[in-house]
Amino acid sequence: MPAAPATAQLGELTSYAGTAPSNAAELAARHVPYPAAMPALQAGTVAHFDLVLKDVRMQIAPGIKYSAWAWAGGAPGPVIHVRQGQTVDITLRNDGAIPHSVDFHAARVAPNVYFKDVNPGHSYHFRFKANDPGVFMYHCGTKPVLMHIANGMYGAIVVEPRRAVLPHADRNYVLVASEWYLGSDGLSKPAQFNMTKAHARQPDWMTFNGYAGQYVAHPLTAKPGETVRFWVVDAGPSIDTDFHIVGTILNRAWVDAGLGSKPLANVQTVGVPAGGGGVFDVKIDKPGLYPFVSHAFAAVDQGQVGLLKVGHVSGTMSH
Ligand SMILES: [Cu+2]
Repeated sequence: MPAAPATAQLGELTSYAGTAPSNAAELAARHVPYPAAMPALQAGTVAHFDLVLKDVRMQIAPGIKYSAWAWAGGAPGPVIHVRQGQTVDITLRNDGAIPHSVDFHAARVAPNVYFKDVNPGHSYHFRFKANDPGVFMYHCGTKPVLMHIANGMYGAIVVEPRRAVLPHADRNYVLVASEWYLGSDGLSKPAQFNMTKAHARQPDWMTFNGYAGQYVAHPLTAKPGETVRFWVVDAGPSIDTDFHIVGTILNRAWVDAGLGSKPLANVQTVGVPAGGGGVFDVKIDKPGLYPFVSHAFAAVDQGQVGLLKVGHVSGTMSH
């Protein structure tokens, strides 16, 4: 029998936070985490990406099923990594049941032209030039946008600055924070989106890269003394992420991903607004397990937590 979740009898606002089947730990261990490591750049002046919108049944926490409107690989969509000045060439195919679209925060284009709805079974091709460096959100912009984002139609695009602008980083990880609002517990059958909870900003689960706590069971790694760069987008749809790494201090923080400006130095926690991004460098010398969290701590209870494993250490921890 699944453990009884902590519920509050609030009609449609009943919380399913913390729901876990008895084999949750085993399921968490078996889960294949979303790849947080930055994908390679494409050579040349044009970078091509095929995006497929799809209705998928996915797991958002150990044993918790959800009927998502997302991408062929689930949610978030693939990390789009380009170099400043490259042309981003997008082919968007809608394999879903209703119209969808894609809005890139890294683009300066007319949204009514570029971010238009694509009907089921159709494709749409467009290009824009990535002139502004940073880490940006992309998402479906079809109404109701709240529902399309909450259902999984979001992702990150990283526009890396021209060479030699940023200090060297040994590792680059991309994290997309988001919330899930459930109409049922998702144990026996997939949960569906609950608009009442979404309007109340009362999520059941909060995640990095779509699945609660996935980098606790499968930590991100670094060697002692390496500089690790986190490219963080908060997809929301509605709640900010207060990015913090337990046991250290962020050596550099480019707030709201303004990579053209000077970073903040040696800060503890940096807010990433819904629909925004931030770039954070950390250099940790001592081996250990360092949790990265949204320090708005309800988010941690709801799954927005992972571990950075520095050096050779065994075991895990919760925080
Ligand atoms: Cu959509």
